[in-house]
Amino acid sequence: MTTSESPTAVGSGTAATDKFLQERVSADTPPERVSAIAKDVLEALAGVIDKHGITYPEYRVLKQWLIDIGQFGEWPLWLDVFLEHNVEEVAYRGQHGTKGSIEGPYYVADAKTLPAKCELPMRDNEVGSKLVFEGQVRDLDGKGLGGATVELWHADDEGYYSHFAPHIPDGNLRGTIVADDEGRFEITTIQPAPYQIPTDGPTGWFIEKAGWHPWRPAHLHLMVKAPGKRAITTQLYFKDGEWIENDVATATKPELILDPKPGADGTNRVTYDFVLDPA
Ligand code: MBD
Ligand code: FE
Repeated sequence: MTTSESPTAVGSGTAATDKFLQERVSADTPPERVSAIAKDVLEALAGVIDKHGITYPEYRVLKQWLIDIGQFGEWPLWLDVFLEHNVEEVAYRGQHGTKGSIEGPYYVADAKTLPAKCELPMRDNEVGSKLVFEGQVRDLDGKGLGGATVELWHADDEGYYSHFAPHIPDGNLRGTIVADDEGRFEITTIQPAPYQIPTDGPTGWFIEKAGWHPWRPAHLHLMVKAPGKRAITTQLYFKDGEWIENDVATATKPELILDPKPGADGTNRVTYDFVLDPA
């Protein structure tokens, strides 16, 4: 791809699929559990086919569309938008600290390491209003956590992510911030725009056919870690932001909303503290 190309569904999908496949994992699920889960999935689908009287043309369209999703590389996108929030809710059951939210398809490991007070890497002419995001990483007793890291990644002022849109330099608006000895950080970045699922790919066609909307509210993605603590993956949203109440990915939570206000110099600032459970 050249830097002058504009983003396409197949471009971001293929990049997300290639990135995902770089790390293969196994879940050690025993055969009895595989069988029980698979049986329930197949029974649920049988119920849908029966309930709605699915026709042969509809079955063929489903087959075509499933193949298209794979060929466009959109499985990471489709699965993270429509299913990940359920997995996330199960994973964080019984947890007391800051709420989690979904990782989504656009995380990239090994972002540039930055000091506690820093600016995220951005283009010289990066568009968007400046935002200063500060806070502290603490344990459940309120003690600041030395050695904490805050990985932050987010879309630009047009809703595009670096590594998944050809016109943005790698590493843009991504960083691993090393908090200070008390877990504090102060990060300067820009206000991201809402994210629109590409309308020129099978996830977008599916949403359009159903008459749904393809939008996520503007958000920051975070992974917060500290020694001996349970890491959290979460997202932060903006008060009164468009799509907050009807995120296509069902990933907003009332505890995860920022309310930035202009500081003395006119720059928008906001404080948010992260609380981590024991590992
Ligand atoms: C995103 O930016 C995102 O955060 C999720 C969860 C899905 C698609 C795009
Ligand atoms: Fe996102």
